[in-house]
This record gives sequence, C-alpha cells and structure tokens, in this order.
Amino acid sequence: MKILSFLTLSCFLLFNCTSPKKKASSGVIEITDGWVRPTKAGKMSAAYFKLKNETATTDTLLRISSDVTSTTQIHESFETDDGLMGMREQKFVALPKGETIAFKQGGLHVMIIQPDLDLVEGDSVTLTLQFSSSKDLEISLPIKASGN
Ligand SMILES: [Cu+2]
Repeated sequence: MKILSFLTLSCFLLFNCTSPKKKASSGVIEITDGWVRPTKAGKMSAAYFKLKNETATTDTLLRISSDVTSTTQIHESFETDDGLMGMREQKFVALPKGETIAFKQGGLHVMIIQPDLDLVEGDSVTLTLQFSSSKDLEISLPIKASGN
C-alpha cells in the first residue's frame, strides 16, 4: 500500500499525471411528449409530459413553476372506493435512475391554477422544473386539445 502510494505520488510529481478520471455523468433528465390543456384565464389547466431520468442517480422533482401563473402544483389523480375521481397534491416526485415517470391524464399532472391569460391552442407555456440534484430545466410545452 505504501509502495503504491509512493508510486502514485512520484507519478504525480514527476509527470503530473492524474488518476483515471471518473467518467463525468453526461446523463440528463429528458422531457418528452409534453402538452398543456387549453383553458380560459382564471380557470384551471394541466400540463402532461414524460420525465426520463438518464442521470446516474435517483433524483427528485421538487417544484414546478410557470410563466402563465404564480400557482402551479404537482397533483396525482386517484379514484375513490365510490368510483369518484379526486386529486391530491404531491410535495415531490421521486425519479429513480433510468426510469421514466409519466405525467398523464388520470395520473400525475401539473395543475396550472388560474392562469393570468387564456391558454389558447397553438400557443405555448413555459415550465421550470426544479430537482434535488439536477439543474433546473426550462421547457416550453404546446397548448393543444389532446396529447395525441
Ligand atoms: Cu390536479
């Protein structure tokens, strides 16, 4: 062990060589298939997309903000025992590495609450996603009547 340390140190001193670098994580969190439902100013809309965590670690989606309202929430739809649909706010969403989390109708979605302006088909909405590890992601999603 001492010899190895000595050799490493010598190597560094003599040749300024470095130990093999850990491959920098080039993975990113990728967003695809995004869209936002049209609505009138002051009403409600929702944003849907797929989030793929291609980084080397599990990350967490902490917060989403938007350029069309000061109030966005991460919601999850659920069905009650009576067959009624409800929504509950999610404080965060875990993004296991290598996995894709779908925000979709009837499931996770971004609630866009009381937008300042009409959300008109053909326009777009900017969302900023904040994660616990990855850098903020800013995305522009088209406003359209359905995800198809
Ligand atoms: Cu909702």
